[in-house]
Amino acid sequence: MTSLMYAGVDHSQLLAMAATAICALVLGALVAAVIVRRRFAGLIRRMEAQVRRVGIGDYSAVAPLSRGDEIGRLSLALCEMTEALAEREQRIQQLATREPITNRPNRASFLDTIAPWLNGPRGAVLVVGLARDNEVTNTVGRDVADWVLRDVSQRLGGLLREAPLACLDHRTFAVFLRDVGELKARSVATAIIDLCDEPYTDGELTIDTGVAVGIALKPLNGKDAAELLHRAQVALTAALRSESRWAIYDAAIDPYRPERLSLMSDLRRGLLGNEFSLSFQPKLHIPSGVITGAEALVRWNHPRRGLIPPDGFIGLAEETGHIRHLTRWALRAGVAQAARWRDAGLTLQIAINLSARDLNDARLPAEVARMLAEHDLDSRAISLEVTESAVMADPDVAMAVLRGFAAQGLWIAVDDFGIGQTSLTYLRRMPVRELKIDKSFVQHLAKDADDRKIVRSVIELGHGLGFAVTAEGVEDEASLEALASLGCDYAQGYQISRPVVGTMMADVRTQFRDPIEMPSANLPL
Ligand code: G
Ligand code: G
Ligand code: MN
Repeated sequence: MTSLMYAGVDHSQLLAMAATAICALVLGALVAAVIVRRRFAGLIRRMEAQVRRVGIGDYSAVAPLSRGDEIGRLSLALCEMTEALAEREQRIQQLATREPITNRPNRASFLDTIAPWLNGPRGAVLVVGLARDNEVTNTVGRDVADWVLRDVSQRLGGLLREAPLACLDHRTFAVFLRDVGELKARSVATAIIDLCDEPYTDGELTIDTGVAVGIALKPLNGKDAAELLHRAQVALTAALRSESRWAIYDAAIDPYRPERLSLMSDLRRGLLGNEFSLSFQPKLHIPSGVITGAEALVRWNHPRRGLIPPDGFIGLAEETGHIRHLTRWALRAGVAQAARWRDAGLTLQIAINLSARDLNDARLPAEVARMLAEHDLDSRAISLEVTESAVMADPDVAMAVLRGFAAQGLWIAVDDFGIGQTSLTYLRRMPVRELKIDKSFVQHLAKDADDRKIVRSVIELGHGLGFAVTAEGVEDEASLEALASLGCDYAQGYQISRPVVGTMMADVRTQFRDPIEMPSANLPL
């Protein structure tokens, strides 16, 4: 066997030397490691603990190790990283719980805050919405709109003090009122509206900050925080459209209620069946004391829900467009009833309510003409009631349809007059024959001098324009007498009669003056 030789040392000797050298090295390293470990173990453990604390979200400040070596630099870097993480987490937290423009709590945070407070029996969520935000933003830009929002935020904060106040988005705030009922909630809502009526000013710039307030009450409108907030927002939509600029949640107009959809399909089915009927409220001609007409009021006897008042479905039918079917049904039923009365020898004018949507339905006048022809009925037997707001929604379109009706000789009355904003220019140009003074001015006529002044001026205005004037909501003898002395032409209300079924009209009529004595002057028929 040939041994490998190298510098006079044989193979096995070489191996032994190498092994010894390696052992010495390893031993040296171990000794060094032990020494290093002893020296640094404490420092490393300290930093390890710091890292673990950060891991569980504890960013409490730790002083870095004051050493000039790598360990010192590592410690400093670790402390800086902890600080940066703490800052970032705070920002994330802020973004997650605060609205960035106003720095108020946001929706999620508001819901968390008020949830425990809802254990009490009562409470109210108010949602405050800027009425003209889009207009402001488009005109003056986002920056100014943000200032307006902050300004409103500050005003609300000053008024509401300790009540939880949140900013839901760039135009909506929410506030929770603890242990309040409807009265208090309403008075806070009007205080908010008054407070925000003062415009925002900045140098030359003046911007209207007008707000509307939606209200949801516990327990009436909901139990938990999310439900109440949602319903207050639904109420805000109604408030933005209302004259008073506040509204309490009303299930009947909630577009997100699933029953609404089924109610509307029920409506179409119900119109085909026998679920709908008309009630007739007699209308008294004051000077002669004769019942000369009646207002048709729709009634819905729902097979499962029983009697649903018009307020429970008319608003909804208007929103969903189903009102067209209802109006056509009411017109057909009204015309048929007028024909039956005529056949029974009763001369009565039937008033039928139209809705805003009907006034842009260009086909309607021709359809009414067909209905009248079918029964060979004089067009003067039908009056159509339209509200001021329905006309003013789109006056030119409404005017065209109203002219279509008037061209056939139909009588047109402006309903609920006084609560809307009719432009007198339009009123004069419209083919109107009658104003019906809203019942809110009439109900307290006997006691309220201001109401008397309003009623007197409406009567003068109506007569000045050549219209007949009807007072609605006449509830007592004194009011009827007052109306007579003011020269009002017609009266309608519980004092004269509640709405009755069509077959009762002859009886109601004979309770008043004998129709034979009826003077023909001033009467529509
Ligand atoms: O009587 P009453 O509570 O029913 O009426 C409530 C409201 O419903 C009134 O403002 C009345 O104008 C409205 N209304 C009643 N019948 C009809 C109808 O056939 N069509 C429309 N559009 N409104 C109606
Ligand atoms: O809005 P419109 O005018 O169509 O409303 C008629 C409504 O007024 C119906 O709801 C009817 O029942 C109601 N009504 C009729 N007479 C009176 C009354 O004397 N007092 C009150 N408060 N309501 C009345
Ligand atoms: Mn009416």
